[in-house]
Amino acid sequence: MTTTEHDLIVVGAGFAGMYTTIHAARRGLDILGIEAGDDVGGTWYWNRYPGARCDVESIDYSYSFDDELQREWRWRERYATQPEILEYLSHVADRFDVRRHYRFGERVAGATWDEAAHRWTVRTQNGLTASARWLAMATGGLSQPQLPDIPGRDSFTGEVLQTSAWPHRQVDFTGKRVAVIGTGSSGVQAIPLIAATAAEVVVYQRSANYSIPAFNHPIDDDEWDRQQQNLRRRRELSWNGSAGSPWTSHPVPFDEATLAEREAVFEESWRRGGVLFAKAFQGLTVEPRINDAAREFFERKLAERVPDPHVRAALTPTDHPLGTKRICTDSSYYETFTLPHVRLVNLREDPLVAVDPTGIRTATGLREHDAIVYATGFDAMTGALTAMDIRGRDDRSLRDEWQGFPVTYLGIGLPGFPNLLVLNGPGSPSVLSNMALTSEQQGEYALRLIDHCRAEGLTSAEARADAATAWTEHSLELADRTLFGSAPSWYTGSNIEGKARGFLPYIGGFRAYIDRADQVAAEGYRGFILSTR
Ligand code: N01
Repeated sequence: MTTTEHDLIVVGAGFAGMYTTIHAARRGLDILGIEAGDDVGGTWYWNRYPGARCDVESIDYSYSFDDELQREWRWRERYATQPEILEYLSHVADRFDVRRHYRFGERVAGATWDEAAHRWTVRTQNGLTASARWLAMATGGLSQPQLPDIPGRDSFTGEVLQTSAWPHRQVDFTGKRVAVIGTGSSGVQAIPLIAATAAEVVVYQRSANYSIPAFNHPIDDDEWDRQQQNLRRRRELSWNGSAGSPWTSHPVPFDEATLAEREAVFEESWRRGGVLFAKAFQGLTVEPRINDAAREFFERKLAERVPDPHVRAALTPTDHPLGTKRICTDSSYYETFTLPHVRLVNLREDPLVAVDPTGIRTATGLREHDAIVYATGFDAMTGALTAMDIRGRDDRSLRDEWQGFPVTYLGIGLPGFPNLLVLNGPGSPSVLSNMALTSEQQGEYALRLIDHCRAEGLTSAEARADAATAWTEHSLELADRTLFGSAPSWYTGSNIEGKARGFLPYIGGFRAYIDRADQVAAEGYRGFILSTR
């Protein structure tokens, strides 16, 4: 098979890949997009499980780069469902003619840097090969599914489903006895919908998570008009905020607020819905006393939602401060456990032993099921890249290097891997922020670096090892000042056996990150080695 030659290869057709492709094309670059799915959408292409929706408000979780696009796309609900977001991304792809650049159904197997040519050669599992000066990895932070290695897992004879690789057909649970393993955001969203039709649902929970109602609702015309009138301001706040959304914490510090004021602020933040609760007071995920107050408030709400004290105790998180694992955003999750056909198995008390041909065996015995749904998460932030065989200068293997903690410069540049630009990589705000906007920022940053090199006749940009080490240490130090490190979570790699531990995303805030990255650019890409072949 012949190797095609391009200026830029973009891997992935989610928010970041599409942004990068649209804007690279506008610059006149010859681009090849490679995407494992059969169409655009990234996360929203794969995660088609019932109940999947975004936990960032639709009006914010959309591209900001084109005014007409913003005005013509009318979101239907406050938190968009997976089908609606996929429809939106498909609309964006049509509008900006994205698909013509992509080869779909092609999963990248590996990429090799050619030091003499200053080019990357990329190979897919199907044998497609292509070469380009620049390689942008828009492969997503939560795109490498993880299936736990449970004894007998593959012996089950019923239906096996995984939230992160859900079939494209309608899955009918009517009359079925369904097991769900995993109670992170995916499980929490799927369980109420599965329970709506299944004959029986057994939820196997290892850790209880904090879940807060979304208070989702359809957006009526009045709300839409108001949102549109405020859109410019809303975007400004989001771009200048710490997490890419317009919401900020209460202006009065927790310690200066009266008890009544604290209660009112928690209540208001609660009503904002989902993850926004963690923004109630500045320092909620830093100061244990603020976190404790938020947790007490949460537990009172939980008592209203789950009257049975035994079930409630099992559903009460005990192993991490509130907000230090991604808060789940739910619609009737806890209420589902008050239904007679839904049962919770607390794996802390009744450990999972094995999967059998007919069901799941725990310490207390076998429960039979017709289907098992795995909602068991991802090898986050690094997994998509370590699944590939990426070889940099002197045959350095990214997979081997990332056996240790990933050392990146701004999350984008990797020492030893020139011209490899990781979008939303470890060391960038990514998953802690609104990924629609971080994807624009990351794509634009990568393209400006390419612009700079092309304008100066440079053919290579590589993060310096000392700059990457300093950035990674800075990122880890910031995380150390918070309560995040005390939580076992995918943020720290602790959900994957043998994975190096450490807080993966940059926690210093979206705006602070942009300012640091822009400063690097303004100083001629300080910390990058720019060279000519
Ligand atoms: O994955 P998770 P997820 N035996 O890792 C359990 C985003 N997202 O797909 O906590 C038994 O959070 C595991 O238990 P434990 C969002 O950022 C967003 O749900 O490790 N259980 C946990 O309960 C989110 O944070 C939305 O003890 C096992 C669950 O599986 C991220 O994606 C929707 C197990 C995994 O939870 C990941 O969410 C969906 C085992 N061997 C996802 N192994 C929105 O709302 C794992 N578990 C936008």
